[in-house]
Amino acid sequence: MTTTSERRVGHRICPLCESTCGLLVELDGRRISGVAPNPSDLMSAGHSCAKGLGLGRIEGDPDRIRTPLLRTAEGDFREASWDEAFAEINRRLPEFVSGDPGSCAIYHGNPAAHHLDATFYLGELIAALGTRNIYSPASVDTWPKNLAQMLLYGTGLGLTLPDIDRTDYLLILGSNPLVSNGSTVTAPGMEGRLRALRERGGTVVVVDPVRTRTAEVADLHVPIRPGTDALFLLGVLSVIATEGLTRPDRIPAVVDGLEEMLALASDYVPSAVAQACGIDVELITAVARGFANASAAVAHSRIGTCMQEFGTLANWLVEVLTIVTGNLDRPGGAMFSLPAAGGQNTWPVTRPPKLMFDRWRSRVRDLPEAMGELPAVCFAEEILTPGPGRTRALITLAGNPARSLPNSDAIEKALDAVEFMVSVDCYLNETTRYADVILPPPPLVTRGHHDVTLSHFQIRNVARYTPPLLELADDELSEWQILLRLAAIAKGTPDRAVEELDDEVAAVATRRAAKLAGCDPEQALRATGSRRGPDRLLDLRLRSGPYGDRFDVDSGGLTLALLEANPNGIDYGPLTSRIPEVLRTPNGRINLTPDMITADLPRLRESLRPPDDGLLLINRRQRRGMNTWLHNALPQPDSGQCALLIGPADAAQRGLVDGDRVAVASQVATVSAEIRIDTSLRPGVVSMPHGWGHDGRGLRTAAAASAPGTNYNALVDDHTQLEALTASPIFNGVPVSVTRMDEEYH
Ligand SMILES: Nc1nc2c(c(=O)[nH]1)N[C@H]1C(S)=C(S)[C@@H](COP(=O)(O)OP(=O)(O)OC[C@H]3O[C@@H](n4cnc5c(=O)[nH]c(N)nc54)[C@H](O)[C@@H]3O)O[C@H]1N2
Ligand SMILES: Nc1nc2c(c(=O)[nH]1)N[C@H]1C(S)=C(S)[C@@H](COP(=O)(O)OP(=O)(O)OC[C@H]3O[C@@H](n4cnc5c(=O)[nH]c(N)nc54)[C@H](O)[C@@H]3O)O[C@H]1N2
Ligand code: SF4
Ligand SMILES: [Mo]
Repeated sequence: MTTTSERRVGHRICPLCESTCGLLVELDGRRISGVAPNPSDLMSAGHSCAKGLGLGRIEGDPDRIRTPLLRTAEGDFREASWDEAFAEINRRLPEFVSGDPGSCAIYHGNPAAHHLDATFYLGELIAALGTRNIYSPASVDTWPKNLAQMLLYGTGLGLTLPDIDRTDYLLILGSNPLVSNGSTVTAPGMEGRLRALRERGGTVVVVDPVRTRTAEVADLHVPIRPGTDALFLLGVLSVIATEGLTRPDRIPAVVDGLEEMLALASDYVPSAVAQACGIDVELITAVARGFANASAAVAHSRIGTCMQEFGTLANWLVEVLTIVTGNLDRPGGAMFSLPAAGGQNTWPVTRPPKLMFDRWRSRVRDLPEAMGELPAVCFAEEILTPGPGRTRALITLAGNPARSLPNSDAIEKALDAVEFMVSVDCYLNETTRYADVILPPPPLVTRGHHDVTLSHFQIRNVARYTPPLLELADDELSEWQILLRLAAIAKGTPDRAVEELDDEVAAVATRRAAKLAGCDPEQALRATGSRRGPDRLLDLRLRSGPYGDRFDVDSGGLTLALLEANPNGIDYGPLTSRIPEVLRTPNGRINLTPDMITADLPRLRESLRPPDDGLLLINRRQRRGMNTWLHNALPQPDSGQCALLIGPADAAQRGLVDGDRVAVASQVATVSAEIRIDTSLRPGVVSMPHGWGHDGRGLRTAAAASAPGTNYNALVDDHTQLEALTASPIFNGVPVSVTRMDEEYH
């Protein structure tokens, strides 16, 4: 591949968000000189956004780390060679592996879910460290949804998807895809899809405390009080139960507990829940009838329903609503994808499946594991609480817990207290400033891209791969190489060649793939030829996956080579019915009323009281942002982007006017913000964006630090206010007081 200064254009799937848009990237030498949407991409068909089109600026950001950094005796950082950096890690890390097993934790952040390196090689590092102290944003993001679906369908990842392109009624709860571009659903160009849905006579309903951009384009907006989705859904289900609107003829035969479920819901008639939800009885009834009477209907829930007090209940009821109205596993309803590289919902069950929840618990607070990780609210206390088993060392990969986890103050204290810390990251930011060694990822365009995880969320079965556009330069290491070298150090074999380690990983993957494909491992190994690294592992997964060639057995079957020859993707068509084969529950059936979930209903019932008149803080996303990390490369155009939005009545009640500077106080901290009066919020609700607060010493993010913004997560409690089943923090619906700053000082 050429790396000279000639210009050329290549395909690249955008790695920034779950839309996975196909882009055309122009390179001038090693520099990204232009980015355009790819109109021929079979998933995104020309959709993109300012972030994807800004990849050149993101990659070219002068503040981006390109050379390993080592902490100096003075507490600053200096550039170092890779050998020096690994030598330092080898000097310090082994103590926390063999000397004090399990005392090194890992935090892997959002971008790690968007590349093959971490997908395939992070497990090697985790195994080498022998630690159960593993954290990621999943526990602040999706766990309530994962758990609800795990209990209903058997896997936490093979989630149901809203078949948006074929539905007649789409009920969106707690998501604003016109800004976020969607989550746990990969459907690029959501605005166009919603428009098409309405143009074919369908209905879009948005349940959100804010009349968001998505609510603006909907037929109906339900301005719910934060945290009351479970009550609202029970109200809807009670109407369906009493009016006999279920569709037993369309409910799969494997569904158990319909009568019990309807009896449970009957207790929550609309008039009983309306006041707590802050919405009219008529609206609840209208949604129930509209949903149940549509020829195809589906509910889709996301972050607003997860980061709240009753997250698992809400996400369970979303599925129940879809199931009892006869919309599970049918076109236009909730369906399962068939991901090209396979996964939890395609691999055969070889033994009674075990629930990937609560298999072990955290040391300090005895909180349950989910899908191999501990709740992120344990992160700080596991470091700060003395005693055997304390976390003493930390590796972060593509994450910024200092700004993305709750109670930032505790998180930063913990990062400061860690005895040794390595960060694999491209910025010196609020988290990595505490590291002893920072290892930079290589340029994005040196990576091949296929979304192993996100293809579980695609609303159409399309397989895509975009190859690396550049080879690694001499002074660059890929993240999979970094991960394998860290694993080698952790295993006490720092000098082993990465190639040899990679062959070992591939040998295990080959045996597994051969078994899946029903062929000889030798044949599988031969078929992958000279491929190495993530590409080889991907080829193994694709060829043993649902469309695979089973290693030259089915000619025309899927291979990585076939995807390379089709950079716009290969279309395997719309989602198809997969029940019962997709189910991974112990008895292969769907129990509508799992005990673990229904045991939480008394807590919900207790919440059925008239709301007080305090303010609840909720979160909003911004179009140019990506959690904490794009503010440096893509500054926000609007200086008021971090403002606290407040409704006119709530502002008037507190004597506040637009532009006032206010103190926002929660039970853990007080921050200051400027207010903007905004009519899109329901009364009693204020909103701020997350990911800001680029302040404090030692940052190397000049643009972000020049407009640091307010840190939302300083306000969020990591202890008393948690979702009961998963211990997810409650980012949405934080009780706060808002007072004018000058009042405080006079
Ligand atoms: N531009 C941009 N895009 C992003 C990101 C980003 O930071 N910026 N982050 C990415 C990530 S990591 C994720 S996980 C996804 C998330 O994608 P989404 O789930 O779409 O997230 P949000 O846009 O925050 O939408 C959540 C909505 O829930 C509402 N809400 C708050 N509380 C409640 C409640 O109690 N009930 C209900 N029904 N609604 C409530 C909020 O008002 C908000 O409109 O976005 C991704 N895309
Ligand atoms: N209040 C509030 N808090 C929230 C949320 C919210 O809605 N409200 N959302 C939550 C959600 S959904 C999520 S997913 C989390 C996100 O939480 P995190 O994943 O911790 O935060 P990000 O800002 O996504 O962190 C990205 C990090 O990866 C680095 N990075 C970027 N690209 C690469 C790469 O290619 N390789 C490597 N090694 N590093 C890279 C960046 O420099 C940055 O440090 O935040 C959560 N926190
Ligand atoms: S919508 Fe998401 S995937 Fe598409 S260009 Fe924007 S950031 Fe990238
Ligand atoms: Mo997320």
